[in-house]
Amino acid sequence: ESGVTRPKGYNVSFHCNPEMEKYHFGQNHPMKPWRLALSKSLIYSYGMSFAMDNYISRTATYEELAGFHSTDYLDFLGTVLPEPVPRDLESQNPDLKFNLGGSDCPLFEGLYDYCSMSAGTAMDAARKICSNQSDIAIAWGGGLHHAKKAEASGFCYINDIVLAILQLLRFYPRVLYIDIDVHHGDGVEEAFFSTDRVMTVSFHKYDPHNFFPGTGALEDNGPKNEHNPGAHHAFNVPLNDGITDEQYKWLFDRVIGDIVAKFRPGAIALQCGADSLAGDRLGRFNLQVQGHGACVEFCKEKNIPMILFGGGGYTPRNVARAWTYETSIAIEYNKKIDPTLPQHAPWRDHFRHDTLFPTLEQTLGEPRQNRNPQKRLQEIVQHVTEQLRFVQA
Ligand code: ZLV
Ligand code: CA
Ligand code: ZN
Repeated sequence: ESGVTRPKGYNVSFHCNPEMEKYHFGQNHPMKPWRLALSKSLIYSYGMSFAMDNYISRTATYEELAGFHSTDYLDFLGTVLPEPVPRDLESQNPDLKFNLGGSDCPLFEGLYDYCSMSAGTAMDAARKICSNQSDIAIAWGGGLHHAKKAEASGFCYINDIVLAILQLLRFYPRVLYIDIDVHHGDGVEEAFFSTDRVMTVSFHKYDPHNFFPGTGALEDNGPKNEHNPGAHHAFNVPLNDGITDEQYKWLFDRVIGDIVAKFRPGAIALQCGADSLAGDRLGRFNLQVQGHGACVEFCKEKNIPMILFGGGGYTPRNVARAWTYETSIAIEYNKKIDPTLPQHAPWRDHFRHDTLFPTLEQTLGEPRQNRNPQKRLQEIVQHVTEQLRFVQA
């Protein structure tokens, strides 16, 4: 017996496809699907499966993927063979077809299946929300926010989030998308640029020339042409290196609090990319597991049906910690969770420290310098407040 019980009057579903964990992007690629296995193993070691409905998700069909993606792109994705492009040739060949086969979005064995699994997981989660069978549906295998209609980008080939939101829109008049991955959620933002039924909010590291994808300035709020109902419905929170839990929470609660109050979404899609954690191989922030999780907690307290997606996260032991803690928040077990990792957890040695909440010193040695003056954060909140005036109540 685990001692983990179901939250009263609240249903959480957990959607995964164990096949996904087996794919490889290649030798030095930072995206490691086995982090999903590590996360799930820690979640199950805590006994949390007893408090959720656990599903092995289906793979998405071609027709489902075509709900967002162009058939040209899907046909190509379904037929390309993994032919490694030598690094020195890549720079001479800037027009890769659909941006496939470069070093960010390599072609690998089973790529199409991997994509349809990630999309299937997200769409299953969305269906559970639409049928009212879940209050929170968890899809750590989804969250691939950079993929475009006919283009792969930034380790993302199929935009499972867009597909899930399209599903939510069949049942809910308004959906709020929130993205706490350290990168800008450009693919999701762009997909819903021309509708006022989806509001997108991304928090990210912003440095146009030095940090991927380079978009997401504070002032970029969607195309402002006269007849675009989606104008003003994209929010961006550009940040600098080293932001702390306290600052992030201060910002998140204000920005999301005001947006939820004005927009009154029927459902929330929250992308929980774990590369915003301190010590991430690609990220630059000083967030701890608690601060990352506080975003999930804040959203949960709004009592609005919600999907939790994964996303980035390139230091697998910290990804597993964050998504485990966030699963515990969903099932209301976070106040009772033992901060010491379970004795019997497989892979226990992977975690280096036997706590769910390592200190900044434990994760980093030396914390990154914080380049986010409070004055700038106040400007951001000010801008959000002003932009919300354009949004119909
Ligand atoms: O976490 O990449 O900087 C969601 C997500 O948001 C670039 N890509 C692009 C622009 C020019 N290139 C450089 C090509 C890099 C090729 C391989 C790496 C290999 C080893 C270590 C790091 C990287 C890398 N790539 C770091 N940052 C990039 C970004 C893409 C980031 C995608 C984030 C995805 C899942
Ligand atoms: Ca983001
Ligand atoms: Zn990312």
